[in-house]
Amino acid sequence: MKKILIINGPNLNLLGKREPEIYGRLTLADIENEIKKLATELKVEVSFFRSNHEGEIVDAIGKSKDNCDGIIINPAAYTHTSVAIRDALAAVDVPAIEVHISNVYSREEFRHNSFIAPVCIGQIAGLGIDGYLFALKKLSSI
Ligand code: CA2
Repeated sequence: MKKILIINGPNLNLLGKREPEIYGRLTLADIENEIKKLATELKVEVSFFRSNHEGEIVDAIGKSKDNCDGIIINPAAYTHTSVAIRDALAAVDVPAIEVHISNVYSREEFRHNSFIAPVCIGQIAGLGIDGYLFALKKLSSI
C-alpha cells in the first residue's frame, strides 16, 4: 500500500476559526477526515504532520525518505520564505505536491513567489480543501 505524508505548516491549526472569508469554515480536523475518507477509497495509507516550526518540517521531510511514496505539503507562510524546506524536499527522492487553500496569485504580491514549487511535481492553489484531495488522487496514481 502506498504511503502518503500530508504536511501542514504554521497557523493552519487556525483553519475554520479565523478568516473564514479567505480559508473557509472547515477546520484542519475536518480536512484530515476528508483526506482519510478518500485514502480509504484509493487504498492508500495517509499520515499527517503539522508544525509551526521550520526545522520540524525539515526533519519530517528528511524522515520520509525511506518510508513514504509521496508528500502533500502546504508550507503556509514558509512557502514564500523557506530555502530550508525547499532543500529538504530536493534532497529526498519523494514526489511532492504543493497545496494552497487560497489563491495565492490573487493575494498580496509577496505570496506570488514560492521557494517550494520548483522542487515539487506540481502546485494547486485556490481550490480549497479539494486541492489536498486532487493531490492525493494524483500521488496515489504515480
Ligand atoms: O492558502 C494557503 O493555503 C496558504 O498556504 C495559507 C498561509 C499563507 O501564508 C499562504 O500564503 C497561503 C496562511 C496559513 C494560516 O492559516 C490561517 C487560517 C485561519 C486563520 C488565520 C490563518
